[in-house]
Formats: sequence, C-alpha cells, structure tokens
Amino acid sequence: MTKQPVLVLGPLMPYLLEELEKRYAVEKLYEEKDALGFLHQHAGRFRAAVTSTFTGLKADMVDLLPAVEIVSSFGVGTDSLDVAYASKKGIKVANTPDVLNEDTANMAISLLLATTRDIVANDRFVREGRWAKGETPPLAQGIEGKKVGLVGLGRIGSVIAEKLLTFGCQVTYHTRNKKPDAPYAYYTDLIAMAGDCAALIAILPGGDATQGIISREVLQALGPKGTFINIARGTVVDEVALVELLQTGELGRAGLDVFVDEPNAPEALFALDNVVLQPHMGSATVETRKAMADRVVSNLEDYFAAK
Ligand code: 8YV
Repeated sequence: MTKQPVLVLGPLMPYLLEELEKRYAVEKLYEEKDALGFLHQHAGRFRAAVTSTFTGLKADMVDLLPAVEIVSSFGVGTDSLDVAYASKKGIKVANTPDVLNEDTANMAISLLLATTRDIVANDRFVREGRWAKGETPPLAQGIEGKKVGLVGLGRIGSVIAEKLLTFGCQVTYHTRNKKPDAPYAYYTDLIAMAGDCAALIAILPGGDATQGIISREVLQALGPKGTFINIARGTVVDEVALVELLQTGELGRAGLDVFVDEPNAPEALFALDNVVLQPHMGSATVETRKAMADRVVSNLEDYFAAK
C-alpha cells in the first residue's frame, strides 16, 4: 500500500522522524534548497504536515499548504502556531498535552528548590575553593509552609499545585477566570497575590493575551525576599524589569527555564548568584520526549483512521 505523504516543516528529534518514516512517506521541507519552489510544485500532494513549538506554523505557511487537513505539532504550547487562521482554512491543529505534565512540573519544583536553596551558587562556592578557604555561604530560604502563587492553573499548573502541597506549601493561584473546582485560594489581582506570596510560578500559555502579564509592579510586590519561577514562556514576564530588579535586589531570586529571545538568555543574568538558568528543559527528559513524539504520530493516525 502506498504510504500517505507527510510534510515535515522543521527539524524533529530522530526518534520521531523514524516513527513517522515507518508509517508515512516523509518529506522534509527544511532540507529543500528552494522551499517555496518545492511548495508551489508539490504542496498539493500533502494532506498532513508535522511541526513543533520551535518551528511553529505561521499564516503564510498555512496559505502554502492548500491540501493539508491536519498539522500535528511537537509540544503543548500553541503560541507559535496560528491555530485560528489554520482553523479558518479548515485545517486541524494537534499538539501533545498531558504526556509532559509531570516532568514539566518537576522542573518547576526543581527550580523552586534550587533557587531558594542557592544550590547552583553554593555548587560554584565549593568548586571555587571558597569553602575550603573557610568561607561560609549565606543561609538560604526554606519553602515549608510558605505561600506559593501559581500564575496559570491548567494541566501542568494543577500537577505543580499537588506537588507543592507535599512540601507543605500553601497554594494560591491567579487565572483569567476562577476555577470552581480548584481547592486553592484565588486572586483576581496578580500584584496582591505576589505581595502575599514567598514565590510566584509562571505556568500559563504564551501569546499576545499574556504578554508581559508579570509586570515590573508584580515583581516588585514579590520583593527582596521573593522568588520568581518561569517555566511557561519568556514573553509572559517583563524581562527587562526582571533583570534590573534581580541586579538591584528588589527581587530576591529567580529560576528561569524560558526567555524572550531563546536561546539568547540575557547575559546580565549570568554573573548573578540569585538566579538559576535552564535552556528550556521543562519537558526535556528521554521518557517525556518519547511520549510527546508518540503523541505526534498518534494524532496523525487517529485523524486518518477517523477519516
Ligand atoms: C517543547 C514546550 O517541547 O511543549 C512545549 O510547549 O515548550 C516544550 O515542551 C519544546 O519547546 C520543544 O519544541
């Protein structure tokens, strides 16, 4: 039986490519010297395409895929995918939710502990021989019994909340609308929540609607003893204010896995001891990335099976 042609828009992890090639006639747009020429000539052959949160799906690409019925994306975030325009064109867009909840939540908890306990700074302290020289690092911060505010309480946020309870934290949250079934204190006012909390964790979608929602005022309300954790998107926070306030100490600490212009994290953060930096590793475990890849494939299979 001839394999269904599938167009891959950007680089994917080898395992996912192999799984796609087992089932479909895969063609890689990103390997074409003249991608536009290729699309003008061949786009009509593809009912399906695969992308990722990294490669995205812009409206102009949608217009170049006249026969595509489904785009399966690697990643849960849809801020780089023009889902509204694709849907208007009758194209289904699928992502990979749920399979990454636990590991992404563990990154949030890891950053919260690593940041409040100065794990990275103290690792450097030992490696630089300062402990051996008889120096003592400053006391860090505990989180037991502390109030931690979640900005966002979706699938991943809900898993983070449960994990925080096991650390004896009081969980509060801020979302556009109160979640009737959520057993946590709800704040309509994000500045007020930041003022009441020892730490704030950003776990909300990126995109225009949440651009800079964690403003300078929110970070200032969190204050010199406060800790900000971001495993959502760099765009949800005022990154310029974040850097300044960490440098001046008006904001105590930050643990950051995402940035506005990845992979270019602000260099001004590199010398700061009150910051822990990660290269967007929230879902980056062998187990979770395999599960995400399997979901990209099953989204296609389910679509064609339904068809
Ligand atoms: C992605 C992520 O996997 O799922 C998301 O939205 O941000 C990560 O899990 C990563 O961006 C790779 O594309």
